[in-house]
Amino acid sequence: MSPRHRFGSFLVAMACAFVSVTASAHAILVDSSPKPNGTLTAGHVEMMFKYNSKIDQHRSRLLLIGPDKSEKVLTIATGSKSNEIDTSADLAPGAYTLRWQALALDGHITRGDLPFTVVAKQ
Ligand SMILES: [Cu+2]
Repeated sequence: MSPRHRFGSFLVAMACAFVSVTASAHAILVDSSPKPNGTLTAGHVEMMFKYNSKIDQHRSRLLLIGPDKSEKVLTIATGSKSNEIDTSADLAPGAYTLRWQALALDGHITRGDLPFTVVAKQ
């Protein structure tokens, strides 16, 4: 495994940052698989994005940007928990970015880029 781990490229842009609300219930990413800058093994990969609040899965979105910069919208699993976006994909080795967009029940959208690496099976 490459020792080159790069941190700090994890971005979160909050569309409601300047909006005054009674409670900030917009969705903040609290856990994920893969982790930011994490590593997965090539093949069929399960992915999970967990938020601090319930989200509207029908209007949330996962865009996978591949090693060749191709973009693919991933289908969100219907059985996902109410505060998670779950998906899966068949991934070859390379550098990927998962661009997520989550709509919280307060109507605010949050977005982020999560870079990760897929390595060949040993
Ligand atoms: Cu909000």
